[in-house]
Amino acid sequence: MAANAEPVHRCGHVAIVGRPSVGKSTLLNALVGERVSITSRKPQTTRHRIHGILTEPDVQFVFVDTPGFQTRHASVLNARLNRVVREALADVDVVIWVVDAARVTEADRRVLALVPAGKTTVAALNKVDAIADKASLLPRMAEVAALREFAAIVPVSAERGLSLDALKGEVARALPPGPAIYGADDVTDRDERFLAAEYVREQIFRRLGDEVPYATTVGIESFEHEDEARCIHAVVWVDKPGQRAILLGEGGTTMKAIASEARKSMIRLFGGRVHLEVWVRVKKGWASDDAALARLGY
Ligand SMILES: Nc1nc2c(ncn2[C@@H]2O[C@H](COP(=O)(O)OP(=O)(O)OP(=O)(O)O)[C@@H](O)[C@H]2O)c(=O)[nH]1
Ligand SMILES: [Mg+2]
Repeated sequence: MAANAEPVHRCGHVAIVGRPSVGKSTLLNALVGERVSITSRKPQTTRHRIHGILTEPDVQFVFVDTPGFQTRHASVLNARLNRVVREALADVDVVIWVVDAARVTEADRRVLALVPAGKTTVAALNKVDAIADKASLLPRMAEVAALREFAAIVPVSAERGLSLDALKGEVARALPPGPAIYGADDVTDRDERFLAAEYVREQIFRRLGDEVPYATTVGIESFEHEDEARCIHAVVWVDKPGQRAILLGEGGTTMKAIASEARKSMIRLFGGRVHLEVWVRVKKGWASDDAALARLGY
């Protein structure tokens, strides 16, 4: 190449896959630099395919967050979540397979087995900040290397932002030449309506016990945008009246806290003022009802 040749511009889709709770969405947000995908300690927080976009001078990364692939609980919803993962894998240029740096499990290997042969794959060993004995990383990397031919194996911390440049560099090298797909300022393909519903769901996942989040989904009834102000009415759908009572909390305090935190996330990403109202409604069996799922965007 001549010394003064223009660098090649690269652009492509990068699926982030892994079993539930390994930190896929935290990693997507850290790479993009904005909270476009919701996160929580509970497995199966992510239910949709979400693009997170990062534009640098010579490369545009379109990261594709996916639900944690899982094999338990055979509801219609779970079957759809797994389909989202399979479809994402077929359509991308590069795959980031995320595992917890502390251990590689059977569930991790099953996700890896879904990645089509010949697809460029980078292994991200996440949560290295939580590993006291850093010497244990070497045998872990060797264990991973034996599973498949990886373009690279990179220990990272999505939460602390450790080694993300190294990870990006490995991915960028494998992206095809091509012009940007999204605008330079875009951070996601999802609209504000979708993000608003997700921020409400995030607070439900973060605040409530093991049952209610999984019996819950969130829809937006109306979203009005005038000047710098947004007026948003969200509805939380639950399966049973008892779950409604838990969501509201005594004197409505739980729901107030959920709405207040969700509103802060909206203001951070949207800017301007946000007026948010959240109602709770009961719809029995929504997670196994095809028509209801379609209406809710699954
Ligand atoms: N210590 C540590 N925790 C992390 C790191 N990355 C993510 N986590 C935590 O791991 C938990 C799960 O993170 P998520 O990003 O929601 O995981 P996910 O893989 O998207 O999960 P699903 O969408 O449910 O499949 C959260 O409590 C995160 O804060 C990390 O680098 N270090
Ligand atoms: Mg997620």
